[in-house]
Amino acid sequence: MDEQILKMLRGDLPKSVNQLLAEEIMRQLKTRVIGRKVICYNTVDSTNTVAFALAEQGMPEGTAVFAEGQKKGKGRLGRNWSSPKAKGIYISLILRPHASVRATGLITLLAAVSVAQAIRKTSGLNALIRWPNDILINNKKVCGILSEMHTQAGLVKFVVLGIGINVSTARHQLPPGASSLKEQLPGQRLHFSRLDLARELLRQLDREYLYFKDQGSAHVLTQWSNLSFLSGKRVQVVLQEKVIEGLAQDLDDAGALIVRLDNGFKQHVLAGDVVKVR
Ligand code: BT5
Repeated sequence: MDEQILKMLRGDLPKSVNQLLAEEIMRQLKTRVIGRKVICYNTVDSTNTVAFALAEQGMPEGTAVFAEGQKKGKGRLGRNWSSPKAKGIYISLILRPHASVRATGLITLLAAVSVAQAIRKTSGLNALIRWPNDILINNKKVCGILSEMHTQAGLVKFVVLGIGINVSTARHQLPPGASSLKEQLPGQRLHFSRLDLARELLRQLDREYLYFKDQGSAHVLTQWSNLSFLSGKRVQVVLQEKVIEGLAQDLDDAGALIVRLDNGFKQHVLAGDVVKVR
């Protein structure tokens, strides 16, 4: 019989050889809202889809849905998110922010700030935010964020905040321009576990979310400008109907990126893809 199976039958192997378990994530977590309830799945189509269904059934704010792998991980606008098993963190949070549709745009930004801080704290890597939803290290995308909301009669009923982080994902499992934390670490040595990173992420999200609920945009916008990959750089932004080019500046109160066009006009961009940075 296979040595690994024998060890498991004897109970020699810790039950979480490399698996995220709810009780380990929640132990002494000490967050107020985020991660009050944690559910860990093995493989799902998409944690966002699962969390959405749970939110519709009334699952409380702060519920965190993790999966080891995703078969149909979602990016924005119908794109896909490569989610190989046990290599990354794939999490979706249920939030009930009692905010306007406009204000909930800030949730993606507060998530980006939280991810960048959690990566910096656990790995020491220089994680930066490429507006609106990417985390880059040395110019490579290591994390993406997808928030989806459910509205009723113009009011936000809940938001599902999905975050995917490549922790030890291999090069061949990723598209061009992407990387993993492991690949970016000197000697490609991980000195922390997915569990450490997941717990730190929940703590940072809790902090930023509480600031957002208590004080609105001020805190997240300050944090964002300290971590921004774009500020002062020349960018091309693909909008739904056109492409604009100019100098990226700060964000406005709603989290829109202010781009100063060559004719001096300042355009506020609420949604788009940054394709070129110089
Ligand atoms: C995103 O979309 O970056 C949002 C990704 C959100 C993923 C999380 S995982 C947990 C939760 N459950 C889900 O189903 N989704 C969320 P976007 O900006 O549209 O970027 C998508 C593009 O990034 C793709 O078209 C690829 O080019 C690239 N990509 C795909 N997988 C990647 C990966 N693992 N790492 C880096 N880039 C990737």
